[in-house]
Amino acid sequence: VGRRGVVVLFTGLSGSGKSTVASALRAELEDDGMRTTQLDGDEVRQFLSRGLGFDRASREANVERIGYVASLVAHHGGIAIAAPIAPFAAARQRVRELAAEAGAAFLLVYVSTPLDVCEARDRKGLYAKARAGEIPDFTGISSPYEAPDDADVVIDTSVIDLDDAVGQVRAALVERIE
Ligand code: GGZ
Repeated sequence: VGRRGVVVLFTGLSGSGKSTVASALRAELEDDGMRTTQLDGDEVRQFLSRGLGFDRASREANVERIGYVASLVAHHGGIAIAAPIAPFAAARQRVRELAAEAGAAFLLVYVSTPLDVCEARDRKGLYAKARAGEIPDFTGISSPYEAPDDADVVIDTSVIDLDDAVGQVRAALVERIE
């Protein structure tokens, strides 16, 4: 495997489990000798998208930048894995187009864990702050999340375990690059 480059774009709410599944996928692929490039959310916001906020235009720019870098990686046969919220269908579509232009495969993974579960987890306390009005434009609370209808894999982490989730993404990925 690994002949054709691929852009793997995870999308889902804050706390849905995107990063957890993305990191576990990466670890598994690396164990099998595949080189991966992970566009970590925090690092992207720190370097690639420093200064961008969470209004619609900023999010679209953020996701497009991720798509651009991921496509450069995938153009040369790499496996690029990114896990932003990517709440807007238009920006996700843009990533799909960038991957196609780069001659790479594209995989959209929708981590569909419901809002009430993400909010109950509230690992970082952000939902509580958003409910209290302390974080404006918070996805799912005061900013929209457009659920994809074009996902290649749909994972609800409140229903399936991590190994299953990784297995599903991995199977879809291998299918596309072999
Ligand atoms: C959503 C926010 C916000 C607002 C800060 N809305 O759970 P986290 O903390 O670690 O991940 C979230 C992250 C979202 O950044 P992305 O670059 O993935 O978003 S997007 O794709 O829409 O550009 C959350 C934190 O940043 N965060 N403020 N208002 N999430």
